[in-house]
Amino acid sequence: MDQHSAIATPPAPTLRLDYRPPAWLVPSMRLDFDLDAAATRVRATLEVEKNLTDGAPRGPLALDGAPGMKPVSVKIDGRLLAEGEWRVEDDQLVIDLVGPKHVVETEVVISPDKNTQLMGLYASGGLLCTQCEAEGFRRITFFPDRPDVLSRYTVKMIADRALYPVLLANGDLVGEGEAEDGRHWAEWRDPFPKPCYLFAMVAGDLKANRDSFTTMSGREVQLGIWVREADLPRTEHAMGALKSSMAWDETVYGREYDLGIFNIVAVADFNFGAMENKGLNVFNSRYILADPETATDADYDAIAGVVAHEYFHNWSGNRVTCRDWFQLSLKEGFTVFRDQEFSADQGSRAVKRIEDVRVLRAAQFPEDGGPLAHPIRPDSYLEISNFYTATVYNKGAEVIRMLHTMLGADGFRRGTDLYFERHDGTAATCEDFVRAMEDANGADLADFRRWYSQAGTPRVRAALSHEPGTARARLTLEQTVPPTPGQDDKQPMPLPLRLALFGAKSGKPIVPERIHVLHDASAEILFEGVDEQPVLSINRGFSAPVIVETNRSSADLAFLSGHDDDPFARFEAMQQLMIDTLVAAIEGRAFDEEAVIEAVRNTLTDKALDAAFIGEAVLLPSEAFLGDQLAVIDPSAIRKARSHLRQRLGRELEAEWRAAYAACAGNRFEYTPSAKGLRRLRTVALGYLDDGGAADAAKLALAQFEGADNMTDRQGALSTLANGTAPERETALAAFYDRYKGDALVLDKWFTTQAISMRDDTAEAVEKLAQHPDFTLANPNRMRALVGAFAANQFAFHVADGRGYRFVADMILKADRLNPQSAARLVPPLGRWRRFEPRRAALMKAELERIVATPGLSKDVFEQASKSLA
Ligand code: 0A1
Ligand code: ZN
Repeated sequence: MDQHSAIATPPAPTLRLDYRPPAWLVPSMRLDFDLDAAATRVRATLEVEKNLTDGAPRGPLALDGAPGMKPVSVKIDGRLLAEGEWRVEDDQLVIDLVGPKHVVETEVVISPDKNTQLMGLYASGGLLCTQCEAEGFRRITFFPDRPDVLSRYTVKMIADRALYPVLLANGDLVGEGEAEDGRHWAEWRDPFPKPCYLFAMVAGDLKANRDSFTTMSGREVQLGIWVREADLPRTEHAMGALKSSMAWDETVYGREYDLGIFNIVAVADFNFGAMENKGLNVFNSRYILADPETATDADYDAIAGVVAHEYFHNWSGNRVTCRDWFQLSLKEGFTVFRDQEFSADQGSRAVKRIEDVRVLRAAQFPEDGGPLAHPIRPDSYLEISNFYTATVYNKGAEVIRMLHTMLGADGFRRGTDLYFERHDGTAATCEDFVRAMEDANGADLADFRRWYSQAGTPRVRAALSHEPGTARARLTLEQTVPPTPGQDDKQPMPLPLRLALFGAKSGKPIVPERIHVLHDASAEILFEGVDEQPVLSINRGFSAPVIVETNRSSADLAFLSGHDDDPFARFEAMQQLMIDTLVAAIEGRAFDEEAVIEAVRNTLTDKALDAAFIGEAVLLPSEAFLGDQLAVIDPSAIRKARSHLRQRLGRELEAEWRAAYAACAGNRFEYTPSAKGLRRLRTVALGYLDDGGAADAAKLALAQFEGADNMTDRQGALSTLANGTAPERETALAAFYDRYKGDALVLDKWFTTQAISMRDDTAEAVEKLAQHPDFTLANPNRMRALVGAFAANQFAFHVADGRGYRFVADMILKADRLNPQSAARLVPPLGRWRRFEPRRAALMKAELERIVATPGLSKDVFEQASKSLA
């Protein structure tokens, strides 16, 4: 069968407004797998019935299949059909049925070991496993592959016992036994109706870390995290996160787990992070395996976040699923919001918010401002896999967060209770979610719905003026929503803005925090009793996902960076101060680095602040984020200005960095918020010492590298060395490779560290690394570790001669033959060509044109590349 579909004529888009209910339903089904890596036989027995609901079309039964897939046999109600009694049209098996209910049996043979796309049933290491979201189930068997067809599944697997001693599927194990020729079988039944994208099965030589959880109503759930035997010691952290997530969802949302078993399997080859299949989550192993020797604090945090995310989907995604894929943010935006809040409750809420906003700005703002911009509920797609985006996920989470902000925690909970009660067991829409929020609160969210339909990041201009004579302050707010592809004219969005005023002299709050929802294009707010010069703190906690421009001076920002009582706003003020300074420097205007240096010094030496916060607040905005502030991006000019300021900060605050470095050293590894904070600040301080030119920086880094009892310190030191030219660099890179070459997840770090290096020769180095025997495009983690990381390294990717663009385009074309989903994810960095200075823009565009002109391109890459040129 074809591994990917070629583009001869451009494919037709699927449109949101074309939704029609399914013609046929499948209330229950049975799957029989005769498993073999080269040839797996799949027999599917579907009980089908005509859908009698309003608007459902009448017509033959049409079951989706993969390109080139053909049934070995088709039976209706036990009768074998002759070849002419069924047909395959547009990759669908079409059968004319006469009655309202039938039993349809089909048999196909598929080849998991040839499945390089990692969609459907595929082989990973010695395992056989599945990935069905969004449209992978059709690669396993003929079926109505759409999320609004919910079925009860019974699944039987037969396989060689020696190769596949463990056989897992959704739901409960209902039987197992021996079969002939060293084979064995297991049968699983899932009592909850589910769409086929939530189907999963896994077969392999796996061992489980087993535990249990007693739910709020006193039921015991058996938990299992299944991995290769050697990885068992690395599953404790994920297990802890799973149990904490189960308890959190009971406390915060009143949601209890509903099956007797919850299993997680870790696999090495996986397109995304993880998958929420009912009762059988399948994970990319990077989001399960951790121990201090091999995983950084960021890895530990990500594991807890992803374990929680997939677990939370059991309610927000599985019990209530999506009617169609345009509603994807219904489950993803809500579930990201839920996992963000879970993580905030486990550690430092302020630092978590800073990290989440950083991700939004790095991944979603550029998307929203570029050729691939789309609303969180898109209107059309060529390939749905391209819409698992930062917009649907992360902006979607911000939209849910705004509802939480506007309705309050209790009102929001009333809304989610009503939503789960109304829609349990069904496939719902984003509209259903908003309506539940309205009905539970007596609220009118009419204009809020624009967040679902309009793309683009709103821009707010806020100007505060003070009239000392009348003790009044006047705040004017204006918003604009920029045009995006297909959406020229925008309506104002309702923006919940948390505001406060501080006295510039006294340092005291003079107007306590309030929420102002800006509904219109502009508004004016009057504050009375303001008898000293006020400073505006706005969009505190990043209450709305917007860009705010204010008339605040450097002095105002420096003041807020030291005095605001909202830690996020303090961080923001510092960032804005740094941005204003750097943008002025880049644009050749007058600038004042002293204010930044003083603000960093004050933060660094503020005894009331914790190390984790300091470690975030003293970092300059990334080169890419600085680029986003400019009308035309020149990566070289950005590098020059930013490096200059970093060097000065390093040099002039050398004593402070040394003190911070020493104060944070010498702790034994512990995964606690305070220990994490110390490690973070330690490596930040080391980086500044190095950039400041401290003569002993490389020696310090190598000592940290060699003496570390954890990966956070070791990788932190390695990254510092990798940015420079000291001889210690090669020593550390070689030692790291030798020590970890047998561990794929750690080897990924070795590739990434070099791909994100600040050195001038990174593009050449990355080209060489792509020739390294350990590099492969067949494993999505490895590909992302090198090529994905490189494309996010603004200076290196945009090296002036265009070799970075050529390299990434070559990788896209090569990867597309194996795995179109992963290949397509590398296109957006090239798609930003219009934002760059003309010479680079032309080189980027030429690479996109070369991609689009390549014969045999997948729909995935075609959509991203052609839209990027439009
Ligand atoms: N639903 C999963 C992630 C996921 C996304 C896309 C996929 O294929 C296109 C597969 C899985 C989650 O949100 O965790
Ligand atoms: Zn998800």
